[in-house]
Amino acid sequence: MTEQPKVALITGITGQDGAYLAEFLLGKGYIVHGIKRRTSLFNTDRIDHLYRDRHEQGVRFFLHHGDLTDSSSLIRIIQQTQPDEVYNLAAQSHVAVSFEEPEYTANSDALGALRILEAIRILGLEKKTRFYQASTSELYGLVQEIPQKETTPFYPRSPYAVAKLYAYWITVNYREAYGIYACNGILFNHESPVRGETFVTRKITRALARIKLGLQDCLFLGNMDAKRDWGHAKDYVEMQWLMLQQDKPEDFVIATGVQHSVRDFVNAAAGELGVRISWQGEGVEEIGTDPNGRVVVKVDPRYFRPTEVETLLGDPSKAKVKLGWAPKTSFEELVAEMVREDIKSAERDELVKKNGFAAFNRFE
Ligand code: NDP
Ligand code: GDR
Repeated sequence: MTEQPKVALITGITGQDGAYLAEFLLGKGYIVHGIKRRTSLFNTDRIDHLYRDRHEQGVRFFLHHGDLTDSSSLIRIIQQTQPDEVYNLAAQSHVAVSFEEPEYTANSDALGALRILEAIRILGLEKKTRFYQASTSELYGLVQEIPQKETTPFYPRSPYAVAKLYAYWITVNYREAYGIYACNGILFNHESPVRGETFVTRKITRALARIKLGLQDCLFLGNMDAKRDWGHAKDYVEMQWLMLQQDKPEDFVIATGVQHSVRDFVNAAAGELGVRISWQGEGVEEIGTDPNGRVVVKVDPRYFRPTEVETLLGDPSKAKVKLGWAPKTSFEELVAEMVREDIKSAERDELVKKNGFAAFNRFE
């Protein structure tokens, strides 16, 4: 008898991690269902290469309209798809935006996790469906210990992190109360060429590529001293899957164990483009100039956050020992890949401009 393929349901499939995870699971032979939001413009750029017409033979990738703020859609989709594994990756995931939309962030990021867990329970799938919650190093916020590990106390510093704290604990609670196989992956920052353009790494690689090609004059940033433990999203989604393949559910920190500042990231990305940046001034006065003396980086206090997370550094020892996992991509390789891809897209915009069409001018 041939074995039935496993069925996975991914929320946030149109996001960075959703796209990498879907590709990874399809590669493992899974049937993959994804939940996407209705939007007025297409929002499937990151997964279009995986999509095939439903009428073709052997299609294993399906999209459903739904929303983490809408229990009815979640219950319907989980009932229809009967997943073996649910990966809850959907979230209003921008920390700065969470200060502007705190209630929505709580609704989607905190209650969204609860709605999925309740759907699993209401539908009687506690023994069948395994649940992964996308928890975050932002939980550590005002850091109590360096490096941070699974036992480090939490101190969230944004509406986003507070919402994710609820999601973390409701996942633990449903595991203990109802015996659901539910895990938190406490993931430190992870990036890629398809990282959202308003997160600092992608903002930097995209802007420096555009400055190099004369499509933009200057890159405006906030806190240059913030330090993060940056890994590659492709490496991290493998861990999300591995966590659901163990005998018993547990929570894991996923990180590289190496830390860099925002300024280090700018220097590394500029280095990839063959440009050395000289820094002058401090705080809001800080500027970065290129070898021609042109100001290419400036601090704009608009990007400061009401409460900042200054330093994050993860200790992934537990994942290494219990899951045999180690990140494959170094910081330098990550930066190089992101710069390479952003140069390609800047070249496309340059071509558009040269042919008399308006090039995209989207910054944040
Ligand atoms: P993205 O912002 O790239 O993707 C978020 C996804 O969630 C998108 O598909 C988005 O849809 C979807 N989404 C947002 N709100 C809703 C909603 N109300 N209902 C349904 N879907 C919604 O995030 P990442 O891929 O980078 O991160 C994945 C998860 O991991 C997130 O939960 C994030 O908070 C968490 N995380 C991320 C880390 C990182 O460094 N990347 C580190 C630690 C945790 P749309 O495309 O329509 O906007
Ligand atoms: P973060 O990522 O807040 O860590 O959350 P982000 O890239 O937004 O910020 C990292 C650090 O850089 C500083 N910074 C700036 N950030 C942005 N976005 N734009 C700027 O111009 C800028 N200048 C300096 C920030 O202040 C911060 O200190 C990400 C998200 O993916 C979350 O969903 C996830 O949970 C965490 O990583 C782990």
